[in-house]
Amino acid sequence: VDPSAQRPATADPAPLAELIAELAPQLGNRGLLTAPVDVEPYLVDHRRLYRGRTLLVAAPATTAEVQAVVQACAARGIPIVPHGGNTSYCGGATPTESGVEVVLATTRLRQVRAVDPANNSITVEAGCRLADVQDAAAANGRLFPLSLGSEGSCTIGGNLSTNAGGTAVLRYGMMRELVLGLEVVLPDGRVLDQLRGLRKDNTGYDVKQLFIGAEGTLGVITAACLKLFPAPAGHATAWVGLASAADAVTLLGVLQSALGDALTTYELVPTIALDLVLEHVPDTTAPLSSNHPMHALVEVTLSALDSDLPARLEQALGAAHERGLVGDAVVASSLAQREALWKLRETIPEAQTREGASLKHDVAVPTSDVPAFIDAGRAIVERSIPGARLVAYGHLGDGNLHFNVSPPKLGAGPGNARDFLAHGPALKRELHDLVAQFRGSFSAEHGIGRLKVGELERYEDPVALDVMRRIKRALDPQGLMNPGKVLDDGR
Ligand code: 2HG
Ligand code: ZN
Repeated sequence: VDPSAQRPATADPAPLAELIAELAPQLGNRGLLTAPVDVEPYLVDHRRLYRGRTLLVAAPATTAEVQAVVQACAARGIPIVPHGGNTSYCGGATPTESGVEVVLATTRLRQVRAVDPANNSITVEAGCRLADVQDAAAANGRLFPLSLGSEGSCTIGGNLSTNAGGTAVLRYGMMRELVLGLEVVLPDGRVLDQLRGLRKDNTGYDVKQLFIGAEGTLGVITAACLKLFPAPAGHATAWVGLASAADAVTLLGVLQSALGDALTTYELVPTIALDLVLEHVPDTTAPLSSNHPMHALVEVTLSALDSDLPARLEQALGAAHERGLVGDAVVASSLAQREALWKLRETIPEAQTREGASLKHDVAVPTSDVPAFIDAGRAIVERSIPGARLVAYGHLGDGNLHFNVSPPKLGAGPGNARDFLAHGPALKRELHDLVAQFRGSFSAEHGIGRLKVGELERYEDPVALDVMRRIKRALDPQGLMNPGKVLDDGR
């Protein structure tokens, strides 16, 4: 936990009472939460890395109400922490311990404002859950393709603010690529209205892009117009047993040649991750009858015209098997089997949590470098924490690995969780230095939040950091938007 955030509370009740009195007529009781039981869920992050404090949780129900909150806070110099589904891995939506911040919850910004199937677009408010947007698209015969493990609770505002990734990036891109328009309340309370559904618009700087991935440090995203795609005619899903990560990369190229951009998902699952799932997650069974060091979950999305794609996937896997690239493979023959294969991938984080504490690293390198990175990273892990187990899995199609480390098996190394976690900072330094050698990213899809502020300072190009600080100062001169997140603001 960042020690600089341990400053004493300077919360002064007088401005708070004034703030509440000013906002009460517009937001009402439902929009202003102060009772400890109502506030509690906003104080602790998903991974329980941080416990903050807050003056007040404001839950505006409209953009005008967000404006009112931002203006009232700006007038009093009160900082704001935007908060969506509370699924951040980096503490991005949790207030600091200072107790001087207002949490701005998007829970009541839940409207699907418009669906335009002919324009392939949907306009939704920031507090809509990702799953609700997927459902609204499906109800209109369309697909909203962003897909991640937390889709039942994460919100669109959080997805935008962290530029979320997930398991369909290979085909559809990250959140940034799925945005046509944005509505943002700026730190001074003005509304930036770029909520348009245009695919072509070369009119000056693309201002809306600034707010995507900014983690609420430049303003509060209130609504977005998002891209939709034709509803898929179906999926072909395979689980593939392989000898190595290098073979997995080779097979990725083979499948891309055979299947084109219909290839939507290509996830790497090492045996240790599969074993943890089979051990800890109920109702899971081994997908193949033979054992393999490495596995890939492969999915192809079918459009109405490609009824031959499942056969082409099977043929490509069969040919790869014949030439020794693939050890074994199964193609799901029912929806239930498809879901069972997905469960083996989606429950890896849960299985790893059940195994004990874990040291997480969310890294990206060029896909071609993934095998060399795994080898070099494994050597670091084994040298740093004797007996520790590397569980490196994830979005191989995007070159993004969750380079997570589980504690040694009982009796095989640093026994208790505290001893194990004490190795975290030194291990992180070595692994992130390795990432830098590969010109990779130390935060591929989980953002910076509070957890990785120091990493950004250390590894980001100084010119890029300077540009970020200038943008921050230009838009938020008082430093009131999500202070202490993304950029080190000297607190
Ligand atoms: C995933 O891909 C998520 O499953 C979580 O990004 C990764 O728990 C993790 O480290
Ligand atoms: Zn992931």
